[in-house]
Amino acid sequence: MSTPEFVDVEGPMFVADPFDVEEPQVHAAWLPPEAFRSLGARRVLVHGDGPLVDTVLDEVARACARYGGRMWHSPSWDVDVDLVLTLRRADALPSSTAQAARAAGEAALIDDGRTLGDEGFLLARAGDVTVVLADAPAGLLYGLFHVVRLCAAAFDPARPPELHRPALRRRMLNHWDNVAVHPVMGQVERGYAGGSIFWRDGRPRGDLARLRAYGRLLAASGINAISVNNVNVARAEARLLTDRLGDVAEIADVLRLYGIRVHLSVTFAAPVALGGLSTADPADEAVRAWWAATTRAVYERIPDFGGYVVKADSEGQPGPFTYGRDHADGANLLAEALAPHGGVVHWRAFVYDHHQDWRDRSTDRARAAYDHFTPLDGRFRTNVVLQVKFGPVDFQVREPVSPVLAALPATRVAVEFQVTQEYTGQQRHICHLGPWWSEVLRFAPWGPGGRTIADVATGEKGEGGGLVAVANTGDDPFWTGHPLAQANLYTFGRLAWDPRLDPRAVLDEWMTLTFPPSATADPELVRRTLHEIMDDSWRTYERYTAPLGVGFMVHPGDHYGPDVDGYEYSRWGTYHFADRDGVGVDRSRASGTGFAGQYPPYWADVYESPERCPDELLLFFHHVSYTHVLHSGSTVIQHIYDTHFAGVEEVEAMRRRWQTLNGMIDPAVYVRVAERLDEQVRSAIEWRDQINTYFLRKSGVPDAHGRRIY
Ligand code: GCW
Repeated sequence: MSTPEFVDVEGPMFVADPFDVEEPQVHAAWLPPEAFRSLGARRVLVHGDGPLVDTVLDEVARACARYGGRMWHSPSWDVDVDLVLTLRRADALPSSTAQAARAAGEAALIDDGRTLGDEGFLLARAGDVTVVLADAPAGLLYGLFHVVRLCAAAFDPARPPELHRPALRRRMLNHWDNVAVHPVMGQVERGYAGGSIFWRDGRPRGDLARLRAYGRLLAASGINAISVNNVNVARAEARLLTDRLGDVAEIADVLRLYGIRVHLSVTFAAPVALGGLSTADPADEAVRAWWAATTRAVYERIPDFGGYVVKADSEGQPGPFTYGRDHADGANLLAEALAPHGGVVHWRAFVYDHHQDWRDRSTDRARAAYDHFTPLDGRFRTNVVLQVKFGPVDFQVREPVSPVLAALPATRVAVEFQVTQEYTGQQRHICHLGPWWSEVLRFAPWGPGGRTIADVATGEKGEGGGLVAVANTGDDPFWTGHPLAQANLYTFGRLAWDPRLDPRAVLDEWMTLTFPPSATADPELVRRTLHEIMDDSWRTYERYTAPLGVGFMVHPGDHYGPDVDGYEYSRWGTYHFADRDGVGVDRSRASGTGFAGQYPPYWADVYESPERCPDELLLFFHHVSYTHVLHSGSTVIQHIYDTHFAGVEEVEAMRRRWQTLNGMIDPAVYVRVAERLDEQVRSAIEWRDQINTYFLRKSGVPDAHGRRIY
C-alpha cells in the first residue's frame, strides 16, 4: 500500500502490507470504511511500538487517508491532537496535548484502582483530547475498535472515563473445517457459509488477504483464539500437528497481527497414526515422550501457539477408554506436553453413547457428560480446560443449562456455544442467538441470586475456562451465508469480552457498525426495522420448531427441516416419546432417568416437579398429557398449535418488514436476505404443518380455534 500524502509519517509508520483489505472482495461486515468516518477525520497520535501497534497504525492510517484526518506516530514535534492512543509505559510523549491527555488518563486509572492487564484499556477525555491508554499493545488495538464502535461519542467532551478489561481471558472460536473434503460433511462440518476460509480440497486455501480481513473482524468483536480444524480429526487433518505444521504456522502468522492465537484440534490416536507407536495409552512412557517432543516442535515453529482441542471417545473419535484410562488421564497427557510452553488443552465433555438402543429407557444422553466427568473433578492439570456444551444434549433451540457447568468446582470449565446454526435454521433462517446465550450466561445454577454461568466461565480469580463457540463463517462473500447471521458472530465475541452485556445493546452496536447511519437515507427506519426483525427471532424460531424444550424433530443427518419421528427409533438418544396420550421425556428422579437430580438442590427441585418446571422446558423434563395445563393457562396441545401458527405469522411479518428496506441498504445484502426469507417462510410453514398435523393425529384433540391442520 502506498503512503497517502496527507498523513504525516515518522518512524515505522506502515507495516509491510502485502494485503489490501481496503477493497475486499468480500462483504465488510461490521467494519465497513464508513464505520471509521468519525475517527478518520481527526488528528490522531499513536505512541508505542511492536507488531500490534503496527496494526493500530495501519488501521488509523487507512481511516485518516480516507476521511482527511492526520496521523502521527511518536513524533518529535509538538502537535495538537484529538485522539491519543498510547502505551502507558512508553517514553515521554513530546506533544503537550498528548502529555496532558495521558496524565488525565493515568489519574482516572488511579482513581479507579484497577489495572489494565494484557488486553484492557482506558478511554478518557482531557480537555479537547480523547485518550486511549493501555499497558500492552493488544489493549491499544481493542481500544481503537472501541473508539470505532463509539463513533462521535468517543469525542464527547462530557464522556466520563471508562475502563475496559475482558471478563474472560480466552474468547475462542472453533472451526469445524476439514482440510480435505469429507465425503459426508464436506469441507466444513455443519458449515452453512460455503467452503473453509483456511482450507480447500486438501490444501491451504492460501488467501492471506481474506485471512487477514477475518482476523480483523474477529479482533473487533473481541475474539482472541481460534482452532483451525474440525474436532473430528481425519487423516489429512491429523497431520497438521506434524509434517503439515507449516500450513498452521502460515495462518498463525497472519492472525497474530490481530492478537489471535491459533489452536489445533488433534486426534488422541496421534502417537499411533502419526508417530508409528503401537499404542496411544496415556500411561505409556513412549507415548508421553512422543507428545512432549511433538509439542516442542510445534512451539519452535509457532511460539505463541495456543494449544490443543480434543474430542475423545465421542461419536467415534479415539480416546483414553480404549486403554482402560479415564478422561483425566487423557487430558493430563496432553496438558503435560503443553505446560512447559504455556499452552492449554481444551478437552470436550461431549461424551455419550451414540449407539443407544431406543428401547432402553434407562439410558439418558442428557446425563452422560455429568456421569463421566464429575467423578474426575480435582484431577485435571491446571492447563486443562473442560469444554462443556451449554446444554446437556446438543445445541438445541431450547435446553436447560448443562448441570456439568456447576458440578466441577476444582476444574477450569469453558462454556461452548454454537454460532453455526446447525439446529437453529442453518443460516437460511434469521435466528439471532444473543438473547439465548445471554440467558444461559445469566443462569444461576445454585439458585436465583447466586453465582452465574458467566461467573463459572470467568472463574473466581479470572482462572475460568472462558467461552468457546463453533464458528459460522466460510468463504461465502458475506462470510456467514445469511448476512444477518454476522450478528451472531459479533455478539458471541462481545459476550465473551463481557458476558454481562445486554444482548439487545450489542445487536444495536452491530447494526450501527454494519449499516452506518451516514450511509443510509433513513437510519432510524433501518435500525427500527432490523430490531423488529431480529430481536425476537430466536423465540420465533422456537415457536415454529420442536415445542416446550423437547428438542430435535429435525431431519436426520442434515438436521434441517422437520421430521418429527426422524430420530425416534434411532441410536442417537434424542427421543420425544409422543403417544396418543402425551409427549415428553421423564427425567425426574421419582419416575424417570434421574437427570433432574444432577442440578444443585434449588433447580433439582424445580425441574423435578411438573408443576414448578418452567413451561419452556416442560417436555425436556416430563412426559405429560396433551391436556396438561401450562403456567401460561394453555394446554400443551393448544400451546403447540398456537405457537406454530404464531411462529409462521411472525416470519411472514419479518419478510414484509424486510421489504420496506428495499433501496435503503446495500442491494446485494438486500437481495441475499430477501431470498433467504422466502426459504424461511417456506420452511416455517412446513414445520408448522408437520408438527401440528402430527400432534393432531396422535392426540385427536382439535385446535380450539378450528384452524387448518392436515
Ligand atoms: O452437534 C453435533 C454435530 C456433529 C459435531 C458434534 C460435536 C463435530 O451434529 O457434526 O461434530 O456435535 O460437537 O462434536
